[in-house]
Amino acid sequence: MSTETESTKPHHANEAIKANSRNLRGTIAEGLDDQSTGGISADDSQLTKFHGLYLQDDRDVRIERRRQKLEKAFSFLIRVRVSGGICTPEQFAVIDELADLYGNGTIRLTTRQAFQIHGILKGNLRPLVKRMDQVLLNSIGACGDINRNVMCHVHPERSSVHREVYEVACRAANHLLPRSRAYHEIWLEDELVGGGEVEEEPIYGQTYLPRKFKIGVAIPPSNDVDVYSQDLGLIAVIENGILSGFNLVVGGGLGMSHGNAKTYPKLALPMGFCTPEQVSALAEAIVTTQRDHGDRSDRRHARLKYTIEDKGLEWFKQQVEVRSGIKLGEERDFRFERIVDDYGWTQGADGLWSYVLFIQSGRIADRGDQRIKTALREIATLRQGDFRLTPSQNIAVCGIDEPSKAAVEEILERNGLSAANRQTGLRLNSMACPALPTCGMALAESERQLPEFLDSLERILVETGLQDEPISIRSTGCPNGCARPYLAEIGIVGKAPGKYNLFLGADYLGSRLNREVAAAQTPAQILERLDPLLRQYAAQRSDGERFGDFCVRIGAVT
Ligand code: SRM
Ligand code: SF4
Repeated sequence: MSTETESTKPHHANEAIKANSRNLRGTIAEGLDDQSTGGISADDSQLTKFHGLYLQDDRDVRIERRRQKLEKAFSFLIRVRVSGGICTPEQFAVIDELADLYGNGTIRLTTRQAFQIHGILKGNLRPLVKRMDQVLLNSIGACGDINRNVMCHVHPERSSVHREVYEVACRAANHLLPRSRAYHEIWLEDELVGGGEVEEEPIYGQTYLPRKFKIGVAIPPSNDVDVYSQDLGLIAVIENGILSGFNLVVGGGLGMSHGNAKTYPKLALPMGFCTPEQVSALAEAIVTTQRDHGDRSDRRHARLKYTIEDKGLEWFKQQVEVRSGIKLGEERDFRFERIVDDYGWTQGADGLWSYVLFIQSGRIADRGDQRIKTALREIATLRQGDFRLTPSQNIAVCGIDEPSKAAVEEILERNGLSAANRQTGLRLNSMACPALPTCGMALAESERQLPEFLDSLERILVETGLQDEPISIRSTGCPNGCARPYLAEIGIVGKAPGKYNLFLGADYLGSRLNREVAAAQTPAQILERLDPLLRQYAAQRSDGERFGDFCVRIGAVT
């Protein structure tokens, strides 16, 4: 598509909402005071996303409320920004407190290392945001047409290189924050800045980006951040134990729509190499190129991946080099060897311990004998080290000294979690998005359905001796791709209630997309299809061959 065609098309309605919003203010403050509804206006609900807040309704009761002619059961979801996924025990304790006080009593760890609290009533939003602010947490820019939470490997203590990379990630995140004080005015009720005059947004301008923008930073050999799914991926290049810089990959993105071939998941493409000091300037140049050339008429075609596809990588690279004044170098060598979190205890060079706990689908809740929420709350009271949210929806408690290590073990044991990490390789490599009942876009169950589906698959794994084999499986309730299902060896994508499309054949390390092999299948039909494949894999795989590669080799994916 040419620029001319794009520019003559009318802009999407969201563009006018942003342009008229006085830098993200709209009438949100007035809407909060309107007690006649639990919701806010449609325009404002687009703007609150930039403040990390989504208007949702409980879909489990939607039909019944409609029958009773009642308003939808509105509530809000807050996504709390945690750059690089690291927070203090005090901050975790506040999230935990707020989930109980104002949310649905659970905490959701997201696939981008953020916290989510669901089920917040409109009247509770300000008290919640104010309490978060007391411990320096906020949700600015956690959603919306803006740079989102920057993902990064969660172990800065592992080496000086890890620390340096983490700092680069945080610097880039801060550099790309919006300058608008709207968040402070609306939620914290700060004084109006300069009498309420609209501030400059030097990077974003008055209409922000055409669409969301995502950055992830990987430190090989780990590709835990799924670097090829990012709009901008940075791959650390370490030479002789020193961080030389980063390979840049651009234009990754996973969202697609069923039945619309113009939308598709896409891996980020290599664009060159830069030094650590150049990252923020390059990120800004990439963002402003997308700001100026992204498609503002069709939100389904507005991500950076389509801009690059339409205009070409060479054109894009040139734009970025001119805007930043930086000439990119040649891509350097690197190798990914793992993607999964390092579950359990590991000791850092400083002698302190880290413990990564498997959390099914990132849901922190007390369920039966497994009291994850209680356990983490108790660990937070030790006030040791920090909490780290991993890109795979798990949590790590880090910086634990020897005496406290025993205390953590005792807490885990007492709350039924001593065996939490002793799961099949499949479950330890699983992810699911929230889908129903909170997500307005869900076509099918995901988080609530996956555990049962895994139980069935695990029976086959045990029979075939594959129980410890790491096989990645990711499920979503719609094709938007929030649990990055197109990068899993087994991807399950909601199509309609109880029906899923099955995708196979991605590589385990997140560098090859899978392909759809069956549409609109029930979980039982998917199981029927996977059963012989897994048995064949157990019997015929070659040494070290991964399930995704095996599926491709035997032609299960065409
Ligand atoms: Fe997502 C929209 C949840 C990561 C692609 N995503 C949504 C919304 C906000 C639904 C909505 O717009 O009304 C979901 C809220 C559900 C709920 O009740 O919590 C939602 N997305 C999530 C989270 C919580 C899923 C999870 O299991 O953790 C993740 C939050 C990440 C964060 O902390 O910022 C989440 N979303 C992703 C990812 C994965 C990633 O970024 O690594 C993707 C695919 C990568 C990408 O962006 O290409 C993703 N979400 C989408 C899309 C499709 C975007 C597109 O380009 O087409 C939508 C729909 C949209 O934007 O219109 C969406
Ligand atoms: Fe909702 Fe779809 Fe994202 Fe799942 S993948 S959280 S159903 S938008």
